Amino acid sequence: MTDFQLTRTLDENAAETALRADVLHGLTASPKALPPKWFYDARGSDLFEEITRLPEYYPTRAEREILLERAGEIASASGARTLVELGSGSSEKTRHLIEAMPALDTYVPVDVSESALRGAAQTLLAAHPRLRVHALVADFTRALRLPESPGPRLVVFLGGTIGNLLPAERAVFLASVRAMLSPGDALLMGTDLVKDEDVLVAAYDDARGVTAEFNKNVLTVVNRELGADFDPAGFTHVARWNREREWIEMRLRSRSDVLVKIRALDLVVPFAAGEEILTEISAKFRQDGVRGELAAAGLELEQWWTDAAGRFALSLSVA
Ligand code: AVJ
Repeated sequence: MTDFQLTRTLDENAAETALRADVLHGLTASPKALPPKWFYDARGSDLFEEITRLPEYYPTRAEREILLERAGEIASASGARTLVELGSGSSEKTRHLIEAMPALDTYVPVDVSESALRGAAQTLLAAHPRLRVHALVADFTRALRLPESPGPRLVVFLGGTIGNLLPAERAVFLASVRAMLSPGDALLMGTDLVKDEDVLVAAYDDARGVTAEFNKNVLTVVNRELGADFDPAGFTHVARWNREREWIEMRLRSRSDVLVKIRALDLVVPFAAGEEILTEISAKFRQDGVRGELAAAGLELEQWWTDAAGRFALSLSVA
């Protein structure tokens, strides 16, 4: 009855190899840095889900508001028969879109987490037994080979995750998305918008400390996967607004002078008291900036929708 396929483009060891390289490179660099993709083990994914329900963290609710309001317009503007979702996670928000797309034949969720893909597909197929689901276990920042499926295609990239990439990385990413599109296909992308510093900082430094725990979870991941001996309690969570670059920076600041051993890398990393690791940037956007970055990748902005409070935007662009 149901049509489910899963393709792995990451071999079992790819994640471990990538983590080793990122930790070796990032913790021997100055200033120290770790890429945000390592937040999302099972515990980190649960903490992120908890963040999306915090009163201070508005982006998820703002984006859902736009999707609910505009699902019909998005569906008819794209006429899509295939929906590709990059970084699909639980596919929770996408359900509204799928329900508004009567012509939809195939859903292609793309995520690094096979368990998230299987869980999301099971839920979706229970509600839409005639939908074909072809899941891809892949890193969406790499060039993707999409499965054969009927056009037109709508590629969606939600949550404002594009903001985790540096401008040069965004240019490469958008060009690779452009390369997946044929004439008549479209990209729907979520971007968080520049706003009051207080609102932004609170969203990344909530009163209950869930974001602090999420940030420190990356140390637990490195401890478990690479045999390191980070003491997460020895670091404090820092969220600051970089006014010049218009992005939020999350950092972990060492409370004291400490030597951290990373057994799998045969490495000892010294920290001075007050020294920080940059763990995430989350860029905030303006319409002109989004239009310009899309144009540089060969994509034309066609629609721009925000929530009623103007906090978050969904853009629809075409090749
Ligand atoms: C999932 C990448 C969109 O940048 O807002 C939430 C991750 N980090 N709180 C974001 C995150 C801290 C989130 N994205």
